[in-house]
Amino acid sequence: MAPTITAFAQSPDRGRGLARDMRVRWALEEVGQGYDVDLVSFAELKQPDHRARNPFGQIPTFRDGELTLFESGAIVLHIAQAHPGLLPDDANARARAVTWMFAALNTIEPPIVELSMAFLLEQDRSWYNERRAMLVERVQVRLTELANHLGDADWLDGGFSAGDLLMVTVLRRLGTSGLLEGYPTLSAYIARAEARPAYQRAFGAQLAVFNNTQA
Ligand code: GTB
Repeated sequence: MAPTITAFAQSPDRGRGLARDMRVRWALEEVGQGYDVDLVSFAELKQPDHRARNPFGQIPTFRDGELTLFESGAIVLHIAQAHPGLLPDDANARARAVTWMFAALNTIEPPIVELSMAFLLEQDRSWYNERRAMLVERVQVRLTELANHLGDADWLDGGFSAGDLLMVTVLRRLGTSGLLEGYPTLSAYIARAEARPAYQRAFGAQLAVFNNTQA
């Protein structure tokens, strides 16, 4: 049986592929593993059935036989370890690719999420502009460092890996902020990843969920 993942029945990103099921879909597509999707409402997320899969009441989750996982990074790591294609065979290169997975989620994603949460929740506060400037600067520091590391390479460390997959999903969240415009290296990196057939299939699948809600 194919694994089953959970995703929003009605994603607030309106089909832009920004929710974290996108990285799991993409990883499954990269390794050629088919999957089923269980679409859940916001109310269902907080019900005991779903909390048994994810104690924090969130998507995505992953179920394969006896194994149930939550946390998108852990799910992508599991997929990458279970199938060839997302982690190099060489032990040191593999450790470096895993390091990039952690860098995406622990170093790059937090300031980006903080910036987008401030935009969503704090725009009406008197101190918003001052706070936004501070958050933007924190994001820019990381983007500069990342762009310097990438240089003119295609991927973060040798061939495309689960590290790139997570990094690109994290950077995409900056889409409408305008911040990526100052980083042509990173924009090209994202475009390169988005051109991958596996990305296209994953994006199309989550977009179809949104389109079905509009029909
Ligand atoms: N650390 C967890 C992981 O990586 O799996 C975080 C999971 C998470 O944040 N899940 C979110 C969720 O279930 C969806 S992805 N939220 C519902 C809740 O907490 O009640 C975050 C997300 C949501 C929406 C957008 N968007 O609209 O652009 C982008 C990202």
